Amino acid sequence: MTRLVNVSNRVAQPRGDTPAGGLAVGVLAALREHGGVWFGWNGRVVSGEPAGPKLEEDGNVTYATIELSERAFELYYNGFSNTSLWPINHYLLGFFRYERREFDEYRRVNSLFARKLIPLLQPDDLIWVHDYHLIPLASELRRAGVENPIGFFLHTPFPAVEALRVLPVYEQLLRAMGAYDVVGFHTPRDLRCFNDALESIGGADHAAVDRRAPGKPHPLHTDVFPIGIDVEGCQQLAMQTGEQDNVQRMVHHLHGRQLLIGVDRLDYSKGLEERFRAFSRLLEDYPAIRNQVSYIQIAPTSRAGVRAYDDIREALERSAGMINGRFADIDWVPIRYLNRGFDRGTLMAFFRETAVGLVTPLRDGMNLVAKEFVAAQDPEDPGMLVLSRLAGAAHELTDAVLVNPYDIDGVAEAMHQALNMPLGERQERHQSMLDVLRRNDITAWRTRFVDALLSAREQRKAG
Ligand code: ADQ
Repeated sequence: MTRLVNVSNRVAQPRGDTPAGGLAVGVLAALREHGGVWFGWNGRVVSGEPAGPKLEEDGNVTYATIELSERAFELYYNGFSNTSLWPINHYLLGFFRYERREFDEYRRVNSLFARKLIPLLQPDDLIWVHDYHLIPLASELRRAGVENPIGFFLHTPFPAVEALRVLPVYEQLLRAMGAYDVVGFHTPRDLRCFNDALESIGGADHAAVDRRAPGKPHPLHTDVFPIGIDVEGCQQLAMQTGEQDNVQRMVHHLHGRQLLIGVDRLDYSKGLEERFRAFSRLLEDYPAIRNQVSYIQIAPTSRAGVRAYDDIREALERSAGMINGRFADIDWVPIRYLNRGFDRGTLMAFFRETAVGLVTPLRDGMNLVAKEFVAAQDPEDPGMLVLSRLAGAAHELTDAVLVNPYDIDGVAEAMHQALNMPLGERQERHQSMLDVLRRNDITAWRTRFVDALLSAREQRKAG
């Protein structure tokens, strides 16, 4: 029987806290449909020798989780993954830092993942590795003799080669990607950047990537697999949870005002400071709108302990305080900034009550919130999405109000346009975006990637 073995840095365990994050949401939805194994870190950091894998069954999914040492957490996770690769992939080079010992630990942790995964593997397994934390995993597995088809999907953007070249070890990482059979990206632009990067190291035909791994040389299949969502699931959740107490309280406190909402992990790539400034500009430039709108920003902390993430939290608290101090009235608070998570049902119900969804990252691989927002709307009276052109989702959701997130005046105008959009136009735009979401949902994403792995297996067998 063919099993799907998903590997990602972090695993959302059945009875643990599901981390707010697109990768966890996407992988879990895909795995529940297909069944299989999910291998990765359980979120625990230990001072001694890390334990695992610990196996836990839940329905058709087996969770296999390991711990990380303090050193790995600091150097591999906070360090190379999130302070070198994450900023480069998002073109935010001001946040970039490189330390050789962090890269060394990154390689060590990849080799640890390989060692702990190998005893769980069966000959017919398809292995699907997720995201930038685990780029060298396939080369580690190949080195140990694993010949199963292995795919890699990058959830972030793949940067242009001139940004990538900032990383001293970029060639090494590119070559390591050659150990995969399938490499997938969210958008054609990411794929083009990847091909350019390969060309820059002398291998436009992928010949430059590492083929010296054990087993027969194999072709590297690269493609675009834009992640989708469970459209009906989001719609149903939005309708079912509408009567819930916290949703009703939120609606009551609007007192009939139009709601703008933003839901993001607290991350500097999400453009939150710029979004707050744009909201302030909206209130400044369109005084008639004051006291007629409320903006709720939901942003749970992520990657606490990384300096840039602590800084942004403080900056946003300051900024929300200043905007409220400047514009609030005795019966009106313009921004409510909630530094916490909500369950998915509540989020979907909030979306359905919203006039304008704000998704304005400075750069984003895809952005699932944009898609969930559209799916959760009432087709009879849909809210409108203001979406950054620099999010992968803008490639598909071309009927959103598209903005450049750095253009504060432009975003304020877009908010105003979306708040005042006539019903007919909102319905038309919403219908066309919903059609796009249905054509490429989470099932399509998973099926296409698994099919690519199955073809790779046939090719391997054919020699
Ligand atoms: P993220 O950067 O985490 O994902 P995103 O795609 O928007 O960004 O996914 C966030 C997910 O977490 C959504 O499903 C959302 O509903 C949920 N979420 C966000 N805030 C939440 C909160 N406060 N409470 C509960 N849930 C919350 C990465 C990439 C993206 C890419 C995804 C999937 O950075 O570009 O779209 O992976 O590939």
